[in-house]
Amino acid sequence: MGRHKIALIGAGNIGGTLAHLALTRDLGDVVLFDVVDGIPQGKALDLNQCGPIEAREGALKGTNDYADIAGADVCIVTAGVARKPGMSRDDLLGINLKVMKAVGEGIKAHAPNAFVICITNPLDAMVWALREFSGLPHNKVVGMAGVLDSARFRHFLAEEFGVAKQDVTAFVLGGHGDTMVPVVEYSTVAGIPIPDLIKMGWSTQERIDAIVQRTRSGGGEIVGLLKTGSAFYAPATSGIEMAEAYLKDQKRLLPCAAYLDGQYGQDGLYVGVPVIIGAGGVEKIVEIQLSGEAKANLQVSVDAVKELVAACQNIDESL
Ligand code: TXD
Repeated sequence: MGRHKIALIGAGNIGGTLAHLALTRDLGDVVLFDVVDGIPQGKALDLNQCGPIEAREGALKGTNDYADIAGADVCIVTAGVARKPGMSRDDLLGINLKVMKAVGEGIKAHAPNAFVICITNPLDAMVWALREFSGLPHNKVVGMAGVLDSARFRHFLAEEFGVAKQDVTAFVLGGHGDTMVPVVEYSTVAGIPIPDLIKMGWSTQERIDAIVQRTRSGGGEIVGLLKTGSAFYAPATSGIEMAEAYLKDQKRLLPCAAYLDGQYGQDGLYVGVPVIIGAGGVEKIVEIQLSGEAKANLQVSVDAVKELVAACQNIDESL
């Protein structure tokens, strides 16, 4: 079998970081696409010059031509505009919907067999729109948010408990936004659920509540600090984890924005839920039992996603 091909649509902060990660992890050859002339070519030249030092062979090409993504196994989409301070994810809706149309049509024409990972915000609406515009099967189009949101939650919990980050597992469900649902009872340190750790005196309910809140506004905290854009290292690392799960048929169980047709009582919508990713794309949607509170919070989150999708449909009547 030949080398895999990974197409990165959008050569901004996340796109450039994705390219570097894909090459250092030797996932395959990479094509970096952007509408701005010079940016993908310049980043590709810079990153190719890491090659001799990093002793890796993967080829990287920067381009403004969709024809170059032909036959890609994976497309990771970060094209669009990122949040500036004071801007909500929803403000991005109109601008990025047009971008999804162009990208969806590009993928449909040149890489219809790819596994597509959407990262562009507002995530849950953009992944839905990208799927509509591309016409690809629902199990081959997925959104990245939960892996990042749960990594943020795990990072804060590991700091709180003073344990290794790899020993903390965490679940975050729902839309990628202020209504996301970090599920405390399914979050553990090496299998010990957080409510038990509170009983053991490792933390208090108040402190955990504050961590949940900080996780929910985790993106905004970074936007406020950077002032010129949004987070990109952890978002790129999260996207690569999903791409790797597909390319290596790892059957990873990851929280992703996936298309629901009946699961969790939802129909025709992309929402963050646990899924299994392997060579078949989204191979299974895992329906876990949620407590009354988590269920109610998930519904609030789902309603927010529904509103965004309806707004997309108003903007573009072809949807
Ligand atoms: O968890 C998550 N899903 C996210 C999402 C976490 C962090 C950031 N998230 C969103 O990702 C963010 O709100 C943005 O919508 C995307 C990309 O973030 P990034 O930080 O990479 O943004 P940049 O640096 O502005 O890069 C965007 C690039 C830029 O080079 C534009 O020229 C390009 O997208 N762009 C396009 N490329 C291809 N095709 C079209 N039409 C296009 N329009 C702009």
